[in-house]
Amino acid sequence: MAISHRTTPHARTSRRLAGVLLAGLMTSGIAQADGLEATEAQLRLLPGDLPGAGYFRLHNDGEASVTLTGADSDAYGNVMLHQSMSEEGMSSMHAVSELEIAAGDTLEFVPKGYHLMLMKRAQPLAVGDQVEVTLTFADAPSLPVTFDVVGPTDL
Ligand SMILES: [Cu+2]
Repeated sequence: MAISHRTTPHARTSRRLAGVLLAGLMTSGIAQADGLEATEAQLRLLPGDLPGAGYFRLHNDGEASVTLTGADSDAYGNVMLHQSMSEEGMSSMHAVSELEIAAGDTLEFVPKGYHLMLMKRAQPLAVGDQVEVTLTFADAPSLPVTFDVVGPTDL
């Protein structure tokens, strides 16, 4: 079986490494754990000390419902679950303490709806950066999600 020496161990390692790097690129903005999958995670940066807004889709592919209870990030001192409302032309928002996602459902955090309100920014951020935000649940392990930082008009 001398022929099998055509593939050296070194070549095999390089190819595997390339595969890992490619997988890393392809899953940017996607986080998955225990049947929970977060996609399209974007953090809208506003000027100055205005709070940032986090948007994503969270799909529960598990067998049981899960309850989202909050989020935190090293990049911000305070992260809250918020819901925007529109009443008689006036828009406002309020904090939400928890959100249940039934098995098979997708919870959408989108402009004019639910959003993460990211306050007390702890470090400089620029459009194009990536920020890790960890979603916490009452009944499931925490889910770290990588958010792409976008500008105020990029959504
Ligand atoms: Cu808000």
